[in-house]
Amino acid sequence: MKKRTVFGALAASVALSLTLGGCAGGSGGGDDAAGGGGDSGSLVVGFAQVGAESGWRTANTEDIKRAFDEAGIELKFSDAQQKQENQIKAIRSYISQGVDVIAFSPVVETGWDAVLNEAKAAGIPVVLTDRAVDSKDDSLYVSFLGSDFIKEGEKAGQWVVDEYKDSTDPVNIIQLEGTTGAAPAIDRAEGFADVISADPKFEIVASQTGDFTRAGGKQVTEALLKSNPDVDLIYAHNDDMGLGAIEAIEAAGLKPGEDIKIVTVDAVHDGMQALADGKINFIVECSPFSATSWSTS
Ligand code: GYE
Repeated sequence: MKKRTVFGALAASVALSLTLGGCAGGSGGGDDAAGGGGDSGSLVVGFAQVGAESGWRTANTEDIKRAFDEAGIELKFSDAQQKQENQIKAIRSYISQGVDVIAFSPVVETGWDAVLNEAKAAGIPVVLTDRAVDSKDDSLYVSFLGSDFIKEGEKAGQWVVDEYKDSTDPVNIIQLEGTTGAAPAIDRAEGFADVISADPKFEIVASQTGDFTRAGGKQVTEALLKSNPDVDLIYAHNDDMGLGAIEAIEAAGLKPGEDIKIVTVDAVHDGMQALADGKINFIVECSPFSATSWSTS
């Protein structure tokens, strides 16, 4: 049995998009796809990635490249360095190069209608991966492959509720948010808040973005620990920010996982190591190979 990743699924979705979009392009597999899509007879996909902000993203990028390589589909890849304007530029460039399919993982949820309308007008199907867009017009993309971030936030919240079920003392929580406006930041905050709001002893005493990076998590935690010395728990929207928080907690002479508990999302290698070391208390898994299905092929 072989694990089929989201990008194995993406390769399949790309084939489907071609049918739906009625685009030109062959069945792929050629080494001759040097230029734009369509004319060369092999399939060309432009992928606009968010950036390289986290261990999750690095694993995700490697998986995308491997899946397209294995499928024999030419991949044009760009890294937007977490900036929406860079992603929009990359998408516009894929449109002018005439790729067969555009795939992207939107850095934030809103503000995509104009560029997606341009892709639609050019007859290029768009596949969303990992993160969704917030648009009223669902004709702007053909499919979305990604995780349920609200559920992830709920799972994190449920662990917190269970962990403190025998205590009536107040529980002061610092939240390290992902990129402002990004689907996983919005949804992970929402799911978590929904679950912990059932008991007023839980209070989010401070909540700030660390932009899904280790440096961001460290910096924000350093500052917030000064203004909130009696914090009990940190909920970080990803492992990397949690790992940054560990550094800040240790620098303050405290023990992460004991003096201050840490809950994160992702379960990348370094996060799992910190969990094994007792510095992170709980991780909600969000696989970079998620939307995973199993097949025998
Ligand atoms: O959790 C985080 C990354 O969009 C699910 O983005 C992804 C998130 C992931 O930077 O580590």
